[in-house]
Amino acid sequence: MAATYNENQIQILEGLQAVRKRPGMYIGSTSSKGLHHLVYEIVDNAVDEALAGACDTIIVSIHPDNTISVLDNGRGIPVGIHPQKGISTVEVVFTILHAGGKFGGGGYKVSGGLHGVGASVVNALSEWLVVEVYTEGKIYQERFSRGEVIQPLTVIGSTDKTGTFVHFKPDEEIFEEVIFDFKMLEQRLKETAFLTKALKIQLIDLRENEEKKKVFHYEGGIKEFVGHLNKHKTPIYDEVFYCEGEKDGISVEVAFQHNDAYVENIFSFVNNINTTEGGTHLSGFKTAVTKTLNDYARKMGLLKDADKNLSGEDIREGMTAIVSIKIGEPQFEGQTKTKLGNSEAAGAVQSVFGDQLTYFLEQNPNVGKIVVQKGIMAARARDAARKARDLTRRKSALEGNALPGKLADCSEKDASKCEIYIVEGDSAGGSAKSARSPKTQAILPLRGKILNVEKVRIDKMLENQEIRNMITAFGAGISDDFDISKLRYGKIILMTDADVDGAHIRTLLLTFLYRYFRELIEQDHVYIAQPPLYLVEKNKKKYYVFDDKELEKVLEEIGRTGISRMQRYKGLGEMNPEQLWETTMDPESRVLVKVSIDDAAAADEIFTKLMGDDVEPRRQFINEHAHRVTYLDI
Ligand code: TTJ
Repeated sequence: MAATYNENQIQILEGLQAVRKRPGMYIGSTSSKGLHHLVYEIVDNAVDEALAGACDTIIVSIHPDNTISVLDNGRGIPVGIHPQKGISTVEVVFTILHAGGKFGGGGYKVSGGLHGVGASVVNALSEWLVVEVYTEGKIYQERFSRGEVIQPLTVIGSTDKTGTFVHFKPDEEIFEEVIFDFKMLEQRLKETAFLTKALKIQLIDLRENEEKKKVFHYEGGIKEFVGHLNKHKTPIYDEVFYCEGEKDGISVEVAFQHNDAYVENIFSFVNNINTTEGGTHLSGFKTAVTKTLNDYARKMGLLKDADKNLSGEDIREGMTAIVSIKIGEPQFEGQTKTKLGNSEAAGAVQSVFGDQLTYFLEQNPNVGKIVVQKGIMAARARDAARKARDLTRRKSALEGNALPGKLADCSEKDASKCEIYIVEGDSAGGSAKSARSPKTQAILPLRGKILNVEKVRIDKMLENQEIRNMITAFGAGISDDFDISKLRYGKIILMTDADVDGAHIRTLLLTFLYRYFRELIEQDHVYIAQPPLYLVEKNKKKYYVFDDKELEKVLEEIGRTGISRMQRYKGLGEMNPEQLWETTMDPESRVLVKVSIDDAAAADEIFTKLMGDDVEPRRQFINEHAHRVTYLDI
């Protein structure tokens, strides 16, 4: 039975009021990240229309006043009265929580929103929002302010087009700062376009004098995505494998290509949502790769009867892959709700992908051969690494002291309270050792440049002393015997000089952590210390300044005359222990930047560009991002 209009009205207002009271519960945070989330929520609605086959173009505009509009050429949100709610469906979509897409009936509707919270949340958090629907020759318009209807759905003109247009201004009472980042939107929209074959997404920035515009349109979908991810790497065969199919109502798409690197790079998606914790679809993919390639290797005589099967890890060495499925009712599990739980997805991927991979290998025997040969090399390296590791373990058991000699450990027994500072160079290490609070802070100095792990296999990597010191100090093992519950520190803090060399060392360290200890980053264990670049002293007052822009500001504020000291720190070693403690290590006053990976595909591109052989993309990238504290801090 339909509730009365008044009852509904009250419920709706209470619902949206709850969103305004606790925005974090609905969009994660009210920082820049949450702000950009609003755009994705709206865009995802239009993408759903594209997935239904009813729209092929989406235009996202950033207006000069930092408002956003999204236009699609779909069928338009239905303007008729919603049978249960007694108001137009348009109004339902923008005022009732969790109403995203469950109307219209017939066929399954996949919802792409990250939290699936939908347009009503965006509406609640907008100072104003205007929606227009173009359908049946008419333009319908409704206006809202902070979730409340200002102007009910009204016909305001005529048109021969169809589609939906949404324009909104994020509420400055809610968000810390309302400024949109073109690059951030670009990254996400590009990824969405890759995942939705043949959908054209335009991003237009109208804020500058000169209009900036990018178009993302990939006829090849995820096949092109894999090509893009391997662009700055060296593929070891020309073809990119691609397949699509459907089983038990689950649609499956897979693409992959191997490159000459030693790590795998697999991204999985469910209904366009990046499943960073993996799940059943990813397991199905891995099972099929391992089985199909081992079968192939035996059939072709590449593995002899006496040989052991290749492990999945070996076959996936250097593999760049995208696994993307669409499923009616996804069950998301895991810490960040990005792990697919539906058991039927494993079988669907295994069957659709396995069959087509077998066929592909028959058609492209060279690819199979190259992959198997790389797998055999990987297996040998892994064997050697395992032996080396066992040897180290036995040796340290004999010596009775497993920890590296250079490590100045802390005394606290509760690992979650402990921190390890990874410091560049012995002299900075010395300062840090005198400065630290020995109960909870451990110091591990590293000598000079550290190994670029992109360039070597795991066995060679484990021969490197600095790498070994870090692994032993962390205490959680690596690859097959990695166990995060054994981690000896709650925070791993990278502390390098505030100069170009320091940035390079930091990048090498992050590359190592990203490629071999991604879980540590994903679970918020990795941080970057922020040592100051300048010390300014005036009237016996000290000002620590972290970059050139801030220096200008400080000098402006305190006045340029009467400054008794102005020191530029060339390295951490130049600071005395007391200064180092005050500015960089004291938990009360320091600034730590948490390393986070929102977008693994983007992070991979960054690492490839920074650590790869191509000089030009690296130079360009560093120029573009020089202003950022850390390029991972998205
Ligand atoms: C629903 O089923 C009947 C036909 O129209 C379907 C629909 O709602 N399509 C639709 C919604 N197209 N575009 C949207 C949409 C676009 C934006 C930019 C924002 C929102 C909230 C919805």
